[in-house]
Amino acid sequence: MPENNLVRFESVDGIGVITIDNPPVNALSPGVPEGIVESVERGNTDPAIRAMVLIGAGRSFIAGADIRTFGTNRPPPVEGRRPHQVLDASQKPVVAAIHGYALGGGFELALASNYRIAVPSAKIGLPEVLIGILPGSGGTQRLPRLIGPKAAMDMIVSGRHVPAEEAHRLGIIDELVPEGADLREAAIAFAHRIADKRPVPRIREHDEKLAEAKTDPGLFDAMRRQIARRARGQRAPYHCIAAVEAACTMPFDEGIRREREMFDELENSAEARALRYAFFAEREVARLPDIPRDTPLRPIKTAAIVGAGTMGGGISMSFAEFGFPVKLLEVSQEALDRGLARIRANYQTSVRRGSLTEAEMNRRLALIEPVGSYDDIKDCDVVIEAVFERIPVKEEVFKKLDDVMKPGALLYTNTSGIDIDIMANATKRPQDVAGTHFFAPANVMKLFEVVKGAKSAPDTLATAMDLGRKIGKISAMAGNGDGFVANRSRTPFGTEMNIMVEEGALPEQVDKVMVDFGYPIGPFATADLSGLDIGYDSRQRRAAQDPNYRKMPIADMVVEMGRLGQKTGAGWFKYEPGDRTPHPDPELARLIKEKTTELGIAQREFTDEEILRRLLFASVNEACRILDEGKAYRASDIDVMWLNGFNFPRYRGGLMYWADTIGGPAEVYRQIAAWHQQYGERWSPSPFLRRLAETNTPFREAKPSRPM
Ligand code: 3H9
Repeated sequence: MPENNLVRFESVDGIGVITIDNPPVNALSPGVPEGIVESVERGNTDPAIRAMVLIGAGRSFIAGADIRTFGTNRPPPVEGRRPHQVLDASQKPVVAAIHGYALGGGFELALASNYRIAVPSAKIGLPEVLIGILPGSGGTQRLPRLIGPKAAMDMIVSGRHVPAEEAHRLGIIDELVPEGADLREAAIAFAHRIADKRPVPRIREHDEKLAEAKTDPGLFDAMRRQIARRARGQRAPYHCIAAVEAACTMPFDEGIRREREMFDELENSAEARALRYAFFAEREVARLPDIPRDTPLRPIKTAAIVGAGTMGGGISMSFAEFGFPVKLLEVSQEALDRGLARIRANYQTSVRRGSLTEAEMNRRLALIEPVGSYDDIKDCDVVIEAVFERIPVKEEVFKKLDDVMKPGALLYTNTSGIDIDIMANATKRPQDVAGTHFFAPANVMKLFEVVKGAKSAPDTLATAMDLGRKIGKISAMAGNGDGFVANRSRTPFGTEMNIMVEEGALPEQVDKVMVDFGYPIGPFATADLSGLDIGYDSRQRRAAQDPNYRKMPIADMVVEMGRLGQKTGAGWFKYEPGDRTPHPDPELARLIKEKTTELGIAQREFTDEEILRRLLFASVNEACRILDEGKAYRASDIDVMWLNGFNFPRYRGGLMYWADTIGGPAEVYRQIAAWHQQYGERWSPSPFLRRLAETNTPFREAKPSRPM
């Protein structure tokens, strides 16, 4: 008889099998915890039951608490009746049988069970920190008792998913069940084996592993220091450490209370709300309003990249990382050799740093096959063009692809700004052409901007979105047009940072403001890292095409002095040989002053707040134009792009979400309208922004003015 429709209890030959059935990922939505509690109690009162199995139906064990209920007026849990407490009190042993994911509250239930078995493909973890909270169902108290505080902190503070085999080595999983075997049957057999074993093992009763904190009491502060850089501005990672520390200093039940207090403190923090928003925005971005969900995808088994430059190499590495064989095409042997040498050097750096094993490097290198002629790639299912960003070069490549590629092959371009239709129209099959824009470094950055050409077929686009996901990226759709969505919305930020330096701000001041805001590095240091010559070239090109183009005299001066960024030891900052740390350069400050005096540009002081707003509001205004033109489906897609393409601090939700938190469209419009008066046309407020301000519509609820 089912306990409710989300949790079933079945008696199988003396074993009570408790099955959670809450698709798609068995989150602990209302009804599930209650069902588990009733089932465990039923197993305990039924004399025919000797042991129990806790298992998930469908594709997963339990992916955790239902995040949608966070921040709502949930009834508080009844102390003593929470599932992990009822499991603790169970007189009969419970075996958690894990496949798919056991995350957050799901993994905490497995920890409160007496035994854990799993298939090797299962993943376990406590990812709460990634949504701004901490494990709140005993995870911070039980895990350190099972594997020691150090290993527990590593998992809890990173939130990483641990593969079952590693979890087995760590002592979290008692037994691995061969992949493909029937997990339910294996769990029932396991339960029979341990049914009469007494005492029933309970993690809460074991303190031995906590001794590590006595011999090394500095380990918590060491962890705090270790995360200081990346956890800047956030509370959850520190609460995670404090909770593990509590596990080592307080009796179990007191530790549980402390954990709960900290959980309650964080659930509605600004950081947790922003991170939850980012979590759902990254799922929403996959929904394409104009392409049916069940559009059949074109099969992709073989892929080719044209162009072994920095981007082409990085794209190949992205494919290889996820086990896809890829052909890398360069017609010049020398360029091909150079490209491969760069890939190898990148991998070797990772091996030296310890983030990649030698064996994994070799596995990936073996997947990248260098080829020298278009004929070698003609049978590939997909080709991504990543050649030089010049229109005639791109047209030439697409003509060749059109000649050689098999019918139905997908022809994607990694252009970062050239009109997709130019490439599409160079072929007789524009329906097969779309943009797939990677962000540098292509093997690291997660954003995969899919660009819709005028004639791109729905399955060309849907397959591109899926391909991005398969190579570990976050795919986001953009309309065609200058700079598409991500770069276009970022361009005004780049303009303002240069203009502020002309007006008296120094690169180090601008960078400090943005680092304090949460960026891992400031925008000028980022520009130094990428190389300043790229921006210089594109400014010269634009100036040649557009007589009204606003020149950047200081940025140009820096490049013309031969300061191209890190690679020349100086750019906006100075660099010591072999060191990537940017050092402010008083000499550059003097030269900037000289130049601005010569140009007669009035100098003034900037507040940090003004710098932040100038950079971000300029981009919000452009994002509004993008939405007005229907080039993006939703404001949250732009947020996803900023988070994954430009390292916008995740705990601030994204560009548009952040703008909502500091006063929303009304405040942004007020400020932009004032700057319009002060600085002229480039600050002309988008009519879309004005409408949002007038109708009091938050950015995150804004609907584009027309379909994409
Ligand atoms: C927690 O447990 C707190 C406890 O310590 C204490 C409590 C007191 N809730 O990602 P996908 C939805 S905090 C609600 O596309 P995948 C998701 O929105 C929680 N919904 O699949 C999507 O819906 P839709 C700790 C959830 O295979 C659908 O499921 N746990 C939840 O690429 C499919 O998801 C986590 O933080 C949830 N917990 O990845 C895990 N999880 O179809 C969060 C998923 O309408 N989840 N959904 O767009 C994940 O990391 C991934 O979803 C997972 C699957 C890896 C599980």
